[in-house]
Amino acid sequence: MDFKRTFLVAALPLAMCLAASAQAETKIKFAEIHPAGYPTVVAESNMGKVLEKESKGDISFKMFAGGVLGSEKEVIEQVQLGAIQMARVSLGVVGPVVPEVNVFNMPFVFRDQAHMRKIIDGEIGQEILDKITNSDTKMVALAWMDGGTRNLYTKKPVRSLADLKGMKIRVQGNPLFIDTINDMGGNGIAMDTGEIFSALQTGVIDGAENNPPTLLEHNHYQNAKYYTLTGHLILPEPVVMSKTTWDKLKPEEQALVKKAARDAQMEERTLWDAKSASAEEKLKAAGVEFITVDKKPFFDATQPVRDKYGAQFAELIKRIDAVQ
Ligand code: BDP
Repeated sequence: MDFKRTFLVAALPLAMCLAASAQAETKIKFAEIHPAGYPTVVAESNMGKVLEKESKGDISFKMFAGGVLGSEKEVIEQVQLGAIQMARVSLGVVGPVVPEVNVFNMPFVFRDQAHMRKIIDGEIGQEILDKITNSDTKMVALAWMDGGTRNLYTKKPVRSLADLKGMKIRVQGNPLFIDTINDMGGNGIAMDTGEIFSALQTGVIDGAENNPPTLLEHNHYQNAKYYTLTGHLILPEPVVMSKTTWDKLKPEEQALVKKAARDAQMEERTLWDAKSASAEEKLKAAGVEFITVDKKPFFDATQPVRDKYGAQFAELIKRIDAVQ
């Protein structure tokens, strides 16, 4: 066997790959807070493969999962500067930079997950993406990922609104979320995703709120065994591109990016449903108690938040409600 030849043949695909990425006119670093295998990460990585293939190597894509490029707040700053080319972030942290998106950040604004999906797939969803794109943040918003339904998880059980009294609950850095928890009687504390695990462990916080896949994959359940199904937030998550990157793309590349992002939106949904179901099972098997509560007292308690933040969105909220 000719060793040299075998080596060359084996090394060829890698060399071609490296060459392609070195030659790519547009190099996309994609930032994700979630770990490999998470529905968003999988759908976005597949989108990246489509971009590389369809652009014939003019675009290269690399996924940076697990929050290695920083917190979502930092990532947004880097995207605005063009240092990170693409990211998926929670709409929660977009609110402070583009207040017009806060309509989706309001507690109980969607009836259920199906309602939210209808909205993000339709014209209102596009309008909110456009608010981001047309803001002065230098971000182009391309598509929505499904972030499921957020519920409370705590170290001590919350079986009624009264149980939440005084509990320190972590929220994302958005005043609207702090008000939401405070109005429920808790004590909202803003903190980055990556700090929650140790804050729960050391007792700096008594709980947090999120969907089952995050509760599981970020290991928060290890120190918070009670999951109260308040369903207070159903929060979609935009995929954004730095405007600096976007402006350098040819029109046909922009169209390709838009289409691939929208396809990822649809693919992620299927992955999300499977992951949510398996996460619930795993959490239960790990001893997490799922607590069903009457949502009405939680809804009523948060009316002041909807009054305060919702006034400017009155017309839009009517349209959201009207979507069946
Ligand atoms: C998850 C979102 C993620 C947020 C996280 C959080 O997918 O983007 O960073 O919640 O609350 O559900 O920090």
